[in-house]
Amino acid sequence: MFSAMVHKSHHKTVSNKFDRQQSQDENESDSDSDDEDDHFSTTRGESEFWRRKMRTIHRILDVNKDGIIAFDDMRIFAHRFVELGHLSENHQKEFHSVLKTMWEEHFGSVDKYNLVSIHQYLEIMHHSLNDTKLRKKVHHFLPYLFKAVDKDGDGIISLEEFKLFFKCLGLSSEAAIVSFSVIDENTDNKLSLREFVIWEEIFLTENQQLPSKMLWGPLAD
Ligand SMILES: [Ca+2]
Ligand SMILES: [Ca+2]
Repeated sequence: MFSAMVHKSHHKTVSNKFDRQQSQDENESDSDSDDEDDHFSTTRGESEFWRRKMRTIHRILDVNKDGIIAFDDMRIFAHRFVELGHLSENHQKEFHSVLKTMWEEHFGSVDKYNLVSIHQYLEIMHHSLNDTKLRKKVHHFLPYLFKAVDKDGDGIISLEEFKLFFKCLGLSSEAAIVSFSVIDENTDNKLSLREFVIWEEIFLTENQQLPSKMLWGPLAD
């Protein structure tokens, strides 16, 4: 499946748990079997489950809650993470540049008149999901979120740090506890960077069993 391609470098070290999830995913989806080309037999992003995930992300990225994502929302969003003070200057620069590139590639120009409604967001993300190149980039900003909330810099997200992450998303500590307990399947109270980045699944998969669906809090209707 696609995640396997993106994470080739990691692939030797991914947990058995993830391998198991992958094989489940492959069994459930015949469109995920081809790694190196874009000749999918089916269109991705057709399920109501996937649309709910995208509505959930739109709701979070719409920081000022006016129903529309503007690049300003992205700036405020990024600022919340930067403000925590755990990103190096270089990582801050990269983070801003990755968000700007993502915006330009998916939504167009960075100006205040470029507004993305939920309807447009669904259309654009559907297009990106079915475009091999764009699909690879849609989640590039996730590692920066991880680094920003990893307060003690140990490469692991504890429950306390995960609460910080949810706070930056505009979600409650209670919601963080619920999501953390779902995502931390082996209940060791830790999430590794690898586990965190694998949550690009939220953009990519239509498998409802994967805990990644909890990354952005409760799913929107
Ligand atoms: Ca907004
Ligand atoms: Ca940590």
